Amino acid sequence: MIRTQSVRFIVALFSLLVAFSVQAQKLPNVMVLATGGTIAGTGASSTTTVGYTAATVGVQQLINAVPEVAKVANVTGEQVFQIASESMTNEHWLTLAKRVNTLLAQPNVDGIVITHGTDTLEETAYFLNLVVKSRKPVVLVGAMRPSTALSADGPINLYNAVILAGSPEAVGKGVLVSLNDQIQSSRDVSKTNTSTPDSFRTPELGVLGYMQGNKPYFYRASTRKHTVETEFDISNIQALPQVDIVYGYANMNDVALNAFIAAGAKGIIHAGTGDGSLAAKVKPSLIAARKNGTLIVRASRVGNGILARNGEANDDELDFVVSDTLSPQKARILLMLALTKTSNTKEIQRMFYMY
Ligand code: DAS
Repeated sequence: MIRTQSVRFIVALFSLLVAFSVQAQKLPNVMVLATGGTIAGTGASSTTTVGYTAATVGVQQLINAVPEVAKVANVTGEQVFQIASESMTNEHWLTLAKRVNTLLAQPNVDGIVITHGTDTLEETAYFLNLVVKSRKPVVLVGAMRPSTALSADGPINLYNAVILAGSPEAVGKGVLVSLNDQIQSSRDVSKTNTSTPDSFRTPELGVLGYMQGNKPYFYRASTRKHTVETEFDISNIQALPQVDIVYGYANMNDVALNAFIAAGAKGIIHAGTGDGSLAAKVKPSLIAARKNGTLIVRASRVGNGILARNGEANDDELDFVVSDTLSPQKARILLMLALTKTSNTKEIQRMFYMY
């Protein structure tokens, strides 16, 4: 009698293990690479939503706080670094991008989620959009409230990001950003509010889709080249060229511009007023910088619209580049990568119309 019961128990246990293994094999393998930020932040109390400490909670604790992810993917966590993202550097980007490319080359990795601070999330996402060499999904996710807050948005954002990174629908869409139940393009999204959960928006070009009921719903895709379609390869790059941004405003002067040039900037993004207008006090220094070999890109501080070539300045004559619809902070990223390939302004202008 006992022998029969033991056999039945072993058979039941074996069947359970097989069922679990089959279920696990059906789920996508998603890596969560943690970098810090508010999503990993902690506050003094549950009502602390500003004035908290970012980048304090480790990746495994983030994953453990959302046990539901185990039902939608086989999740493995890795702490790449732990910083508040306002302190992100080019070196962090190169480390992260190389790690992403190494992992995505592995057949047992189906997608990657990167948890990240929101301050520079849009920049890291766009950098990766240009240098990741895989069609597999890469999804950047953050939170506007720390993990300890009432109605923290991190857990649901992480849950949705894991689903998205493991979904066939996200394959080949470029690097994505997902917070607040939305799916955004890394090229066009920006942080638009200092503190509210709906901060990440793409005001005029729009979201790519939504996360709803444990599923992604796509309604459009970016028309610009990304990931495997780009000409940028950072596998053998140890440092990126220095590119800085000068901000346009009434009564602007050329002190900041000249300081950047003196410090060795290889490129300058001029975040001008309006359609990239050049103040009379600054234009001569920009022209001189160009003549001395510094690449100049005319961008705009306004946030939306096309920066028209030969509109507010004769770019053909001045040998300047225009940023198309890229924000100044994203134009900086594309110019850095462009300068790893060429200093020819016609070639660089082609890249700004392609990526
Ligand atoms: N300091 C901000 C950052 O790390 C916190 C956040 O994630 O919003 O980007």
